[in-house]
Amino acid sequence: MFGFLKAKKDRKEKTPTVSGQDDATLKKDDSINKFHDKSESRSELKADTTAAKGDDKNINSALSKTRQGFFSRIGQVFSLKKNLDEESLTEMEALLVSADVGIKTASDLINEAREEIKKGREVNEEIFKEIIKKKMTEILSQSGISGNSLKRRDDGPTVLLIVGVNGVGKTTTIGKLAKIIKDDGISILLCAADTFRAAAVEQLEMWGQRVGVSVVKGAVDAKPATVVYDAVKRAQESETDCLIIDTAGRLHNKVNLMSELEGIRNSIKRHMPSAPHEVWLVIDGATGQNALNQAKQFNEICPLTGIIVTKLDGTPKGGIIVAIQRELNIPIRYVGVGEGISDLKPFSASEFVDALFDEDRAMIASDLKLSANATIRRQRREN
Ligand SMILES: Nc1nc2c(ncn2[C@@H]2O[C@H](COP(=O)(O)OP(=O)(O)OP(=O)(O)O)[C@@H](O)[C@H]2O)c(=O)[nH]1
Ligand SMILES: [Mg+2]
Repeated sequence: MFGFLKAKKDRKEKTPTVSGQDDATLKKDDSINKFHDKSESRSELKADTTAAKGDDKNINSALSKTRQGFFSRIGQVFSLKKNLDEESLTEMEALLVSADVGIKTASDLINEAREEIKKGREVNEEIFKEIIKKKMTEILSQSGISGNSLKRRDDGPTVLLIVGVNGVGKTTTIGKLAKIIKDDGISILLCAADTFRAAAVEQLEMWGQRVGVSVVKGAVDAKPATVVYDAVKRAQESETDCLIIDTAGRLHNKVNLMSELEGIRNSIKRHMPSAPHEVWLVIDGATGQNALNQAKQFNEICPLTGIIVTKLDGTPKGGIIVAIQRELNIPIRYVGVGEGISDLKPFSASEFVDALFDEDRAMIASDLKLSANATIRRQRREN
């Protein structure tokens, strides 16, 4: 992982680090999450239930709701008819739309099955799943970039700008990402360019302490562009391999957001004309189709080179990943599967699709949730 930066692995890390906390301590440290909300009472409530949660999550467990929401229902449609026909194809299409894969993607997927039927093939459950899996994997692999295949820089640090609307998980993701990168032996510096509220800076600083990496921050009321300028300078001077910049998400007004991001980009370029090398958008998987609009808007403001989808755990809308890839062709780099420090996983198309169709888990869900509607409909047909 991050082999692109490993040439510098042996270099002594020059940025000061904050250490002394092992992972066991970190898991118990919930206080970071209180910085997300301005409301103290809300944040204290959140603090009880956050970062300490299990570190053993993976994409498979994170997708359980999506799997139950749609994919286990495939079996119910086939419980009425052994092979697909035009009527059940329409039903499947509606199910796909309900899993948030998007209307265009749903119709693409269904058309694949329709073509097979036109060729005279009988499309039973097994064949249908194979068709959908193959097509989905194709869509999810279309960018040709998987996981974290960043380009190595010879002219200084790899500068990674993290953008996204309020509350999607930017700062948390940066903390988790910093741990992955640091664990790979790559020197890293964080930059708190969300100067919109003081707590945002503190939140990033706490992540810096947890992971043991330095955070560049500005004076009170410093402009993000100024903080970023200092951070790039420091990353260059200290020969740090990778600089990750946290930005504000609360600027809902598109004009403000655009001018802030432009200011940040210009500021980075003054030091390093080739940077930022990566601009990754963080989106909350639970927001469904709205996430697609966010991706489109941000992509207009500053061309995105990657997307991180957070909060896949606990949402039935995991299909949004397919919609984003199909409509924007921006590679999904990582997925967030929980609030813990290890709950960020490199995205893999095949792993994602396999997890969606995990037979064993889907069967359990299907057995448990055997829809009363499907049973009633079957009885009606029989009568
Ligand atoms: N369940 C779950 N929660 C997550 C995930 N990623 C982030 N969160 C939670 O989402 C909340 C918001 O996270 P932040 O990192 O503060 O979000 P942000 O985008 O930086 O927010 P702003 O700075 O206000 O724009 C926190 O409570 C996080 O713990 C994830 O993958 N799964
Ligand atoms: Mg933040």
